[in-house]
Amino acid sequence: MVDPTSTLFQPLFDGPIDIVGDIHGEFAALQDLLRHLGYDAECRHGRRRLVFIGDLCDRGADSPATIAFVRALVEDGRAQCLLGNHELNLLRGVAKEGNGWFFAENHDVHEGKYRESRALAEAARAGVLAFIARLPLVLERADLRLVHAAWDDAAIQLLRDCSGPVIDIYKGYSNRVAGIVKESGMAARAAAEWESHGARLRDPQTRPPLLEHLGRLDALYQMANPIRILTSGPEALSAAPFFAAGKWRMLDRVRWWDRYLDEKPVMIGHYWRWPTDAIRSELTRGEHDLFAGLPLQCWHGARRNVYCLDFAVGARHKERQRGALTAFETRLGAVRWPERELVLDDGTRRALE
Ligand SMILES: [Mn+2]
Repeated sequence: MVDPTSTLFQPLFDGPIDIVGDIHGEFAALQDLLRHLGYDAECRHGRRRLVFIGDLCDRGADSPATIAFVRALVEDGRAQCLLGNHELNLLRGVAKEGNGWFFAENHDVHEGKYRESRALAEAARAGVLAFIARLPLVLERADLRLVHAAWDDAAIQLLRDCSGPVIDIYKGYSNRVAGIVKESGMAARAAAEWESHGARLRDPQTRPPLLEHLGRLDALYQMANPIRILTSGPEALSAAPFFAAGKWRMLDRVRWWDRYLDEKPVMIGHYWRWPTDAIRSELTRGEHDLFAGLPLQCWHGARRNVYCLDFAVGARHKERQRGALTAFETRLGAVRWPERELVLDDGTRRALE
């Protein structure tokens, strides 16, 4: 069970909770969802409390407002929030596609895709970093486990013995992997591939060959770092390169839930479930769909006790760019627990099955 003194692992709230999926800066969608869940203007709803699954920020219209809102609830003891890979990127100081709202020097690049996302005021940076630096990786109680991307016993075991800030632990693992890479000669082989193909890996029109050494290097950095496993999930070398989130990728996400055999249910975010086939084919370029054919309300995995509650609201900026103002098909969702009911930001409800 959880150690209450650890910041990485914390006990999940008792009593009725509403678990909110990845918001990705879509603050208006969050407000709609909270209204449909029955929260009042002060964000109160009797004894119910909110739990956020991580990835509050990036890509969407207002990451600063989303983080400020959740932070105020957490600091008031009315919500809990997990660390997602997008928050981890901010702690690592890594400017990536969609986080220009935080890294001003990166703002409004990538063909202006994120020009509508509100930038963070300089004076608010320290507060944002202080808040996300303390977010836990795992929340658990007797009837439920929550983690942003993957429940992995080995990774959790490694982290149970760690103390100190999550970013320090992360960097410790990164440095260790860098040492292994240097000694093994992997870096030189990957560098040769980068030399010939690196410049074109952001061009969706030019399909590269499978860059095996670069892929294996990325896989090692992913799989040898338990914090990466929990926040962005296990990955393996792909059979063929595919384009996703702005670049050609050599690694596939692994459906870890097909090997999850524990009895206790797990809820995650991170992996996109598309509300309709139409919106999936419109907004992706044939990316692998880990939930193909699975209705939104369905559990998945070997024992059908893993549930992903990310309904692709992180792609809503793309809908807005092609002219949609309110008729969005991507969704933000929450699961009411223990009721086991899915509520979406358009007010629709479905019992989990
Ligand atoms: Mn994520």
